[in-house]
Amino acid sequence: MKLYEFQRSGHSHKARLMLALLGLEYESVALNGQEGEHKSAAFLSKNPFGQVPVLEDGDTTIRDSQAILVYLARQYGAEHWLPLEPAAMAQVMAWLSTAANEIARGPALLRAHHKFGRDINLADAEQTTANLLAILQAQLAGQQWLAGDRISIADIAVYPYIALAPEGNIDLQPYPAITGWLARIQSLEGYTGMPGMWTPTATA
Ligand SMILES: N[C@@H](CCC(=O)N[C@@H](CS)C(=O)NCC(=O)O)C(=O)O
Repeated sequence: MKLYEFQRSGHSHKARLMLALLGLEYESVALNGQEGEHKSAAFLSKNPFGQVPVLEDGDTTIRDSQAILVYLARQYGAEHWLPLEPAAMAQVMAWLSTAANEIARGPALLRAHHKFGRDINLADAEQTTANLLAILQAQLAGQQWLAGDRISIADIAVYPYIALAPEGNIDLQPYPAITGWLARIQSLEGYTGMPGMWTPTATA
């Protein structure tokens, strides 16, 4: 398998983390975003949106981090990563949708602003993030994993940009159920992190 990615991309990290937790070998193809490699004709033929991550597995090419998680779970993972029972599957999909929506518009944008200087609607991103963190805290206060009683790709989809929240000037200390969940994921066999992620000794 080949993973086309940016080193500092949380979306790319979702795919990296899932590959690592499943113990799968792959080749990392790190694109140079500053040189616009993700907008080259060669890369646009893999993803017309010109975005990472993209996964290639033999003749199969998959764009979008959520779709990559779905593929890896069903192709290589045990049932609990993406259960087929309709209601259980829907619970997981709801969190994948949250990852593509509120997380992308909230903590991911705040990180893009504070770490990379992107111009954003700050008040909007802060409001989306505050609402999201309150919902996550409530959900995780009552259960160990986001969807059901086992880890699933719901947890992997949501994890990177919550773990990277401190780089968006977000203090996770008021959310002990969220930090407990981050620590649970970080203690999984095969776990891999990236610079800037919250750790149990972090102060913000
Ligand atoms: N919905 C996509 C979003 C991917 C995305 O926004 N990737 C960013 C890097 S984190 C990117 O490639 N940005 C370059 C661009 O949009 O031109 C996913 O989940 O994979």
